[in-house]
Amino acid sequence: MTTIHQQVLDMDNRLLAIERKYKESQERLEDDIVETMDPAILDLDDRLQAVLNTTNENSEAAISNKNESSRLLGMVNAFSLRVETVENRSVSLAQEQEDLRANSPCGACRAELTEEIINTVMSQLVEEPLEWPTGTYGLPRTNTGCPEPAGVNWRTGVRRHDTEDTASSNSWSSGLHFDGGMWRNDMEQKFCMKTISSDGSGSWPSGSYCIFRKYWCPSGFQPGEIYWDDEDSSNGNSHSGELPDGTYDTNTLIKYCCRSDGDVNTPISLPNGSPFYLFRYRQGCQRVEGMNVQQEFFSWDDEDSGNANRLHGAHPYDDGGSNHRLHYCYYS
Ligand SMILES: [Ca+2]
Ligand SMILES: [Ca+2]
Ligand SMILES: [Ca+2]
Ligand SMILES: [Ca+2]
Repeated sequence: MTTIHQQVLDMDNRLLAIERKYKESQERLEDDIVETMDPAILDLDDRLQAVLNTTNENSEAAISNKNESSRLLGMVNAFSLRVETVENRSVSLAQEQEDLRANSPCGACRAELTEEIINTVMSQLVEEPLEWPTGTYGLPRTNTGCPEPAGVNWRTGVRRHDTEDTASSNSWSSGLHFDGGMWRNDMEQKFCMKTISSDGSGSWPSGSYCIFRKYWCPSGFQPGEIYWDDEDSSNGNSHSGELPDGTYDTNTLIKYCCRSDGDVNTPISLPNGSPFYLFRYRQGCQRVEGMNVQQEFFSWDDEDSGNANRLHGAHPYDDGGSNHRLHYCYYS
């Protein structure tokens, strides 16, 4: 019995030893697994994390790209819609125009109307500009030269008067617009003469004013003249260029054309693109459309000794007494 019991105990011990060994080997195996596998797993884990990170980064980029793409796509779509709208509107407008043309009560006379409008506009465009009246005549020259041509080729001339030498007293209004030639004992009249009758257009308008005569007076004017008894002593009169009708020796006779068949205050139409002079006739200065007018004068001190000044017919207003004082209407 002891033996059996002993045998059982032995077996039991051997089993316990085997069990212990198994446990030991089991532990060793686990240690081995940890030792060998952990680094690999950790490595894998790192790599996975890296892959995940990369993936996340790529995803962000992808999302960003996708957002940008969506935005651009939205813009493209909106633009396309606008293009389409404009195209539709254009088509619809063309249709409206077509309908208007077709349904216009004046559809048939459309061409006629267009032509009429064009003719009206053209006639306004080609309306004759105002020109100096036809005929031959002259005007005093201003310090800006002759009047604007307005259909006329002005010819110029000068008459120098040797006025009284003793106590010389020529005088003139301040701001006189003569083209020079003003001294106390001499003076120059300067002329702008129209010598080709057919130049210009129309005739002189009714009113109250005078001009220089050249060959004859234009229709509507009466003729007249003024005679200057210039200096008797060593007379230095001279002349040049185109002159009004008259006599130009040691004394001066100039012929005029005057009219008084209209109100001075009713403006008359004359080319008003540049300054010019007319002579005052009787009541004052004639008004001219589009021009300011200013009355000026020049007073000659004519020969003192046995003065032979004279006036005749229709001549510019003269209030110089024993001398001559003429009144110039300056338009600007
Ligand atoms: Ca003199
Ligand atoms: Ca004289
Ligand atoms: Ca005198
Ligand atoms: Ca004298």
